[in-house]
Amino acid sequence: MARRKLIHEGKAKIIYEGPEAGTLIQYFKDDATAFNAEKKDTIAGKGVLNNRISAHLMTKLETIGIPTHFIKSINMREQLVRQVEIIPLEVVVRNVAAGSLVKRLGLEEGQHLQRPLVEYYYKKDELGDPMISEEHIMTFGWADPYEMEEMVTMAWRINDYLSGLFSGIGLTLVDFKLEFGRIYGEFGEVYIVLADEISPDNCRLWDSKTGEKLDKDRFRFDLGDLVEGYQHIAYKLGLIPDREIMKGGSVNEKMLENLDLIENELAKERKLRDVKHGKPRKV
Ligand code: AIR
Repeated sequence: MARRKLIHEGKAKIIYEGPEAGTLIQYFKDDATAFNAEKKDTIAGKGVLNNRISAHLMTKLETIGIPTHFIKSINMREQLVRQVEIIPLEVVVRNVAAGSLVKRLGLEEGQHLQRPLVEYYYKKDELGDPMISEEHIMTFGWADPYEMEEMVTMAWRINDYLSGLFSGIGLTLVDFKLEFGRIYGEFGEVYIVLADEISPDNCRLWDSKTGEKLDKDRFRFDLGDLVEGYQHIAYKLGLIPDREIMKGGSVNEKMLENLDLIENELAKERKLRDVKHGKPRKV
């Protein structure tokens, strides 16, 4: 394989230079980390599942008008994405109390919130991604008010859409984390797009009936086999034909490749919205 220029290696993904200007290749690793990388492991099959799940959810979100960085799946572990300037924020949306919210406010896990809660964290590993308020974002200029409005509006829509999608397949979307990026147009206008990934690495998903945790909390708190949980989610989404497909970390590549093609058909040219004027334009 030709050597590609590595742009950035993160905890769960590697970013390589893309085939054309303005594109990147996002490679999903099997590495899992938690608690700011204090806990680490390599889990065979995780990258493949996250790549599939994220490609699927990003494609679905495009159909409801959420612009994303996703262009198309390339293979089992890689996708072609638009190059964006990552906004250094983690936008977390919560429907049910869990994780750090429970700890911070002494709530009971599983309590449904009166309304979805949107929180911001500063994306800075050295500081352990501290929680911040909109005031911090303005003071330090991490995003401007137009961009904030665009991100929060998208976060609410994504939550509504994904909550419905998961509830229809018997899963509860407890909370999730989003990252956004900027794309600059030829006149200096700014487009905000959903970036990173949407996968069980950054969503909490519980079985609606049994409450079983199917997401990365399995790894964080040793609750059970991680790949089994992720496979269950992929199976419910209709992305893998049967739950056994990845037993023991082995993958039926041909079957997954065919599924990828269907998704790529959907990934047509997309319109982006200028944050200041809201006008759809092709970029
Ligand atoms: N998250 C936050 N930082 C990294 C990730 N993956 C995600 C978690 C969870 C949500 O954001 O996976 O779905 C809230 O996390 P927490 O730890 O703040 O409760």
